[in-house]
Amino acid sequence: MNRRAILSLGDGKYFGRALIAVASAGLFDDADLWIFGWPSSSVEHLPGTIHFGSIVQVMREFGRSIRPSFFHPYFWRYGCLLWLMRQGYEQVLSLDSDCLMVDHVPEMWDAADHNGIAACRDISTDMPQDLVPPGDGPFRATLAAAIARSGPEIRDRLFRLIGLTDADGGHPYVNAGVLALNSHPTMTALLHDYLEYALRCGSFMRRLTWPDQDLLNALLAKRGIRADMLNPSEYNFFPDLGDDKRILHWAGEAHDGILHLWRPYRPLIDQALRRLDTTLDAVVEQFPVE
Ligand SMILES: [Mn+2]
Repeated sequence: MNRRAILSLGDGKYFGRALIAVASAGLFDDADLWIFGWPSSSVEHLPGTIHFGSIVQVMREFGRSIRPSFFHPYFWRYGCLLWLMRQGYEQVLSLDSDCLMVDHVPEMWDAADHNGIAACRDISTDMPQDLVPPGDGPFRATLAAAIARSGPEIRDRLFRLIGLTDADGGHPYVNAGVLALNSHPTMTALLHDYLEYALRCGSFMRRLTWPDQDLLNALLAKRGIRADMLNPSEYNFFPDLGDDKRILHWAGEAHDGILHLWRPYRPLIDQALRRLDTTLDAVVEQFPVE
């Protein structure tokens, strides 16, 4: 049995929700849950398989001093991933804190064994108008198109910094909200790269639309790593705007994998969670949901 960890990052008020979502679905039978945040988000009274880590402390162990105000926590998720691999975790599942896990996803653990990473294509440059069908047919997002949303000059500058060409821009562009990673050497090398570039590129990165995700995709293209594609309707479902009833139904029925509740839907996480059968109410109450 491989050692497994689930990584969730705290970002203020969604910090507690990340834990609630995972714990409610009882998904960490074989995995440790790691929640990382800034030191001010400290948590006590954790049960055995749940751990809290400090992003600042992790980065310090890599010899990187960062201020909590420097970028969004998600920017440093890759340092936390590398740190977890150094702790001996071979398979890591990284989830945005606006993800709601509504069922077990056992096959996801092995999805990254071949290429080191498995993810869903990002829909940001080709939003489907209706339900997301199985497979990745409607998802045509590529690196160049996704980064060009920040403006062509920004795209060109990132390409120059990373050493990419237009041909690399044809690389499929994945969403970083749900990632399965394997700790084999190509992936740890990529995570090292990430930390190098994140600091070298500095404030320039703030000008990208999705800095952490854009940089991840740029580095995958640079190293010629093609993520194994997961089915977005199972693993990273961005609900269709205007159909919030469907979300609540799914959460209540608890028969889907992972819902990714982007900004307009985040308040619905609370409603959905009330419908899940949780045995961890007492634990959850101790988490600081602001
Ligand atoms: Mn998200």
